[in-house]
Amino acid sequence: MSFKVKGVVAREVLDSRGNPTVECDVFTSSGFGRAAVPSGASTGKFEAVELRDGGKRYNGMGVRSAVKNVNDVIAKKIVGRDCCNQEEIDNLMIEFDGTENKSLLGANAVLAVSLAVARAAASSSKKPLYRYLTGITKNRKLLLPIPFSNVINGGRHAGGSLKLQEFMLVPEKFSSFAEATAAVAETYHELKKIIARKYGKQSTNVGDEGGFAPSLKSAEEALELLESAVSISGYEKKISFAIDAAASEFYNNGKDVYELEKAYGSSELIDYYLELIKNHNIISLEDPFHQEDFESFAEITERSSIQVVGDDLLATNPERIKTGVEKKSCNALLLKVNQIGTLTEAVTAAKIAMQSKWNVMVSHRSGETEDSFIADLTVALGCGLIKTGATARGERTAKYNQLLRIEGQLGKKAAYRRNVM
Ligand code: 2PG
Ligand code: MG
Repeated sequence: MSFKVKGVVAREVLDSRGNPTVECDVFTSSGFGRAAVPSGASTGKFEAVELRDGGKRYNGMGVRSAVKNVNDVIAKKIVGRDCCNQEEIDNLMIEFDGTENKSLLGANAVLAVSLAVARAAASSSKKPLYRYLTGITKNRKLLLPIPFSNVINGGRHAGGSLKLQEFMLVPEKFSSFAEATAAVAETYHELKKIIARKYGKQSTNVGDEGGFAPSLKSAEEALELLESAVSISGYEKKISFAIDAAASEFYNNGKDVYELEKAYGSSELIDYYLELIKNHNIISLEDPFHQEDFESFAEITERSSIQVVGDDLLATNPERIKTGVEKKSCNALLLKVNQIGTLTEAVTAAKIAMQSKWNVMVSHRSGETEDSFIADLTVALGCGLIKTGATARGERTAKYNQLLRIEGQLGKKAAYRRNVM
């Protein structure tokens, strides 16, 4: 099938932190697609560059420049092209941009168009997005994912003293996404009551990703709260825990130490994590070290039997993933479409990881929109893992709710992943 792009229009809209971001509409004669771009707070240095307001790093160019780039430059290149040829359109933008990190057009300009083109193609072909995307992912087995539900927010997502960024509930061994989601939502509410009793009601305010952000000093304190919550909700055998340390954020480059409650060198930090894993039901650890330390990642992957996820380390970048595979740094890729900037490249990144027998977990950003594209993408990749915040706040529930809809539509044919490893 083939549908010509008739129009491309971008605008500035707001993300969940109240920052401006890019939204794009793509029209064909028989369909329409819209997509909006998310934005990180713990942004890695190897990510594609979004044109963003307020940062010197962006030479004073902002979201409005990205919008202008879509309307004045990209639109002219895309109109008349077949929106079902995703690769051709993405490659056109990559070539025109010509930089390593999409800093000319802006990764936010390019991604908005890339995702909106896919949506327009799905709509023109009268297919649900997840089904249309299987033509791009070349995967036949639709799979509903295990949601990694971030219920305690620390680091840059909360602004308190807890240094590790995310403490997640992982509902394994459920028979459907709906059941798993209900279990984490129930546990989230138990956690809220526990936090209110222990730290006062004002401590149940939430951070950027919908998780609670009480004033905690250590990872142990956070994990004990999760343990109490699953024990009260009755899911201690079926819900395990995951951490995203986002260690680049507390790494002191000058001193080569990690500044937690005390300063840790990388080998002390490995021991610290191994002790945490021994004492708590942790099955996944993301970004335990800073974004250039492939070696320490490899050491913890070898010495633990859990999922070790590369986010800032790999930046959804095919070249960095290949290095990670070679050095055995991880056994899972965190896939963020805006880290690389086009759908085609994100799918390539996922394929490289999958061919190396790694897990792939699709992820939101801490600054999100109501766009639920990643929910459909996860199902179409068949990777079975998604990280999309707590079961609260509209921009997070948008993804959970879309997955609930997809599961409902697939009915008896819906398959759900049961185990992380
Ligand atoms: C992460 C993400 C999403 P941010 O580190 O994994 O949870 O955070 O979008 O701020 O980079
Ligand atoms: Mg991360």
